[in-house]
Amino acid sequence: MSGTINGKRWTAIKAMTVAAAAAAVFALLYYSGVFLPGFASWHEVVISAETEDEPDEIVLKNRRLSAYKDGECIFKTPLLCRVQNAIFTDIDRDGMKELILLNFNIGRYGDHRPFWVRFDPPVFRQHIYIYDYDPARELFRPIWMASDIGMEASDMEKDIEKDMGMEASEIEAGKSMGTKALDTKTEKDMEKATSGAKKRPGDKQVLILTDRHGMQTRWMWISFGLRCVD
Ligand SMILES: [Ca+2]
Repeated sequence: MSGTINGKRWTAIKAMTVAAAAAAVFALLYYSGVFLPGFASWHEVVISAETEDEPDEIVLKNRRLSAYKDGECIFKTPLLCRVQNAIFTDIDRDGMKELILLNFNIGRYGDHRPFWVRFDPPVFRQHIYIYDYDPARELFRPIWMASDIGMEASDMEKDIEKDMGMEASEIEAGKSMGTKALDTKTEKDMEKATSGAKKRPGDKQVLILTDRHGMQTRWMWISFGLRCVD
């Protein structure tokens, strides 16, 4: 009898051990990105400085991005942030370039979860992150973190909007992307971006997002955030 009980207990322990090992292997594979969706395009990118006020190099390799200045790494994306593509361009038309990342990261909100959200499931979600670069301090500052981009994006690229035929105020009514989890732009920044859009209508950087079915939409920075313009 005693032997039977010990046998059942041993079998249960073995079953729990196998289940725990399987869960650990699954977690290891999941967080290494093995199960990220097949529609996602992955790029390796090297962006070299065009002026002294830019990082010497921005390198996207093996789904992780690093930026270098004077031989030192000044910025690196978090380990679990899997970056599909990176663009360094003046998306908000303030004269300085921003770093734009299409990526998968854990959770909708990361380190910037709103206080009313009690639980953010630790699963991969697709994001667009935008960072300002401060050349004096040689650091990147997050200015806009789309927590849910509202589509399954296979890729992004940049383009110039030659003739929109629309003023910023008209585009304001357009579709806004995602929930902004981090708002660090000041009112002055916002006024500058909006006035810049009106004064320089021919100089508009846009992002083209391609979804998993090949459909493309064009997104432009208006006031504060990306908005769909076509
Ligand atoms: Ca800018």
